[in-house]
Amino acid sequence: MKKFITTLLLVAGWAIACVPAAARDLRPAFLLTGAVHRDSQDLSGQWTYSKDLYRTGLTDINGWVAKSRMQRYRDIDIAAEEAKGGTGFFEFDMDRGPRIAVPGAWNAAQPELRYYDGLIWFQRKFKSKPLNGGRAFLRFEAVNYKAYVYLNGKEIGRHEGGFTPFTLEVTDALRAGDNRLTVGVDSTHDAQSIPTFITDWDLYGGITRPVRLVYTPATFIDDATLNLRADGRITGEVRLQGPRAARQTVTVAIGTLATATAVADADGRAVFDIKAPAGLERWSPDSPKLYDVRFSAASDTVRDRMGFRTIAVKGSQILLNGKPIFLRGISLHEEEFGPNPARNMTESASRALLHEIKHGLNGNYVRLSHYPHSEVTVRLADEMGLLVWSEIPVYWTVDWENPDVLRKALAMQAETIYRDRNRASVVMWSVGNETPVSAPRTRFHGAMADNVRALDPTRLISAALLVERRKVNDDVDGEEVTAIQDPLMDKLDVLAVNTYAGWYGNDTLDALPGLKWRVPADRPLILSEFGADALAGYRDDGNKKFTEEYQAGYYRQTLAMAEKIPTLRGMSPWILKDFRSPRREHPVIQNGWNRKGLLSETGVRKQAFGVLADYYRAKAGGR
Ligand code: GCB
Repeated sequence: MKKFITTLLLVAGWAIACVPAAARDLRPAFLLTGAVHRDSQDLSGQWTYSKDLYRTGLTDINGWVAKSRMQRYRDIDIAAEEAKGGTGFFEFDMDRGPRIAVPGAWNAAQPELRYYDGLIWFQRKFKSKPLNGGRAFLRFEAVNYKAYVYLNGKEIGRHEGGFTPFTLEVTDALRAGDNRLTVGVDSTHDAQSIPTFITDWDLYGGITRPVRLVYTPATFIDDATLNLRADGRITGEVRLQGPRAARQTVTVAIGTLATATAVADADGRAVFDIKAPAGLERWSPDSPKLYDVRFSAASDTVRDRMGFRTIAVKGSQILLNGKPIFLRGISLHEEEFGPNPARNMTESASRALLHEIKHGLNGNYVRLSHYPHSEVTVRLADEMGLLVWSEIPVYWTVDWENPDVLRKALAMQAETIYRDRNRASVVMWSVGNETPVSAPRTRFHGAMADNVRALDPTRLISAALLVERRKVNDDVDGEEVTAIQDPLMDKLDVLAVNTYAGWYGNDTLDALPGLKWRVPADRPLILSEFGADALAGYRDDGNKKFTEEYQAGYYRQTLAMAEKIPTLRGMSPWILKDFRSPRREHPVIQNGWNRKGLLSETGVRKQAFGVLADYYRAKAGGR
């Protein structure tokens, strides 16, 4: 495994620990931090599409370049060409194709696409204003899973990874006036994708998050970040790009509390290290104070809404702003309420989910599983006051010994961290979920943990680990204990485990409070998952699985078990809402839905919702 080299650089008298070389290589060419607040054109709306199950628009039968009559990305008016007659013909016409709403997963859009897994071409036309010496970028918030992007017939870039943004410069390809944007979206997953094709959720395909055409000046602020450190200083940096990036004076203003200036180096990088202003209110779930932060250079200004807080671990405690905190959470998939979700996280869709966590369950924390959720959700968590666990889908199976797969994982992590590092709500980066222990797997996760540490030393690292039930020698009565046997623990700040005793396996609910846990005494532990299925409305007094009573009983008993773990510092039971999963095909109970939600897919509360809400109310001190 390549060792990261950390260098210490002195700029203008400040010691700055630099991002190690390998991690630095993962920085995307353009970030456009704060793009949502920039001069831009939202390209959401009706696009046309063309299915391409055999990938004829990418390659011909021999694997060579596609036949021109198949190339969906051509900048051509096919009806006009056909009107001319002649020997040529076409086997597509994007202009006259069926329509589909972007953003959104195609699976929910049309019955014919419900189980479509492959390549689909999307197209829309739009008008651009003249750039007048400025620049333009297309920023995709997420395309699931691979994207091939063409503007006016010219390929402008590709991207792999279904949940992270990517930005492509189109200054030269863009026309003032009419433009034709075509995106090939390939939803297929394989043994080398992240995740692989084996998951417990609907993989969905499509342009699932907004696409924006962003206008910038020739020299612009590509990235700007600030962070409150444990020693009470606020550090950060601004990155300028463009012909006049070098040695610009950059100013940062935190609300009306403070301003500071710094001068960019020859590469357009300016660093800040200032004392936190007196009167700076710390962000917390109880008081999610956000400031308008403004970064300005001669030619450009970028603004953001940011909170300032510290997060740390001390012994077995998790400290938020220096004070111990218990994480009253729940896990969440990115799926809106309703019978036919399209993974379209509008602000109101996301707010409805987070509202149930914050005000229904009395929560202060959400595990955004199992991949980076939309920026809308993370920004709302900032605004509403919910701490966030963020993860990338290194889940169950991964081709652990393949360096290309590791590279993909590291790049995905980097894209997530660069996107969200200004969000006060995000306190934990997870490097994996339930991956079976082996030496190659632990090396892979170890490299991920090192990468996270290098890119963002200010947040905590965790992973959802598996637990083992085993007999221990010193246990006289030969009783079993629940333990974590995983060398990855050494790389983590917070231990986290998924435990399903009482659902999977043969334990009865009565046995749960008596289960013995053997976990390190000096490390914080959270239960990253526990849960049981119940079909909303399926009631029975007995002890039948899938009933609301069983699920509620399971929660009562699991919480009683949890109370006996002295180092327990939080939990995110599985899961807020029933979610689509093709693994779950019981025709009466499941019908393609994982039923471990405390809410049905349409938002009906099951009995267990009240059990957890009461527990969290008591934990929060009765508030
Ligand atoms: C797990 C997985 C989660 C599944 C859940 C289940 O451990 O992390 O993705 O959906 O169990 O329902 O079995």
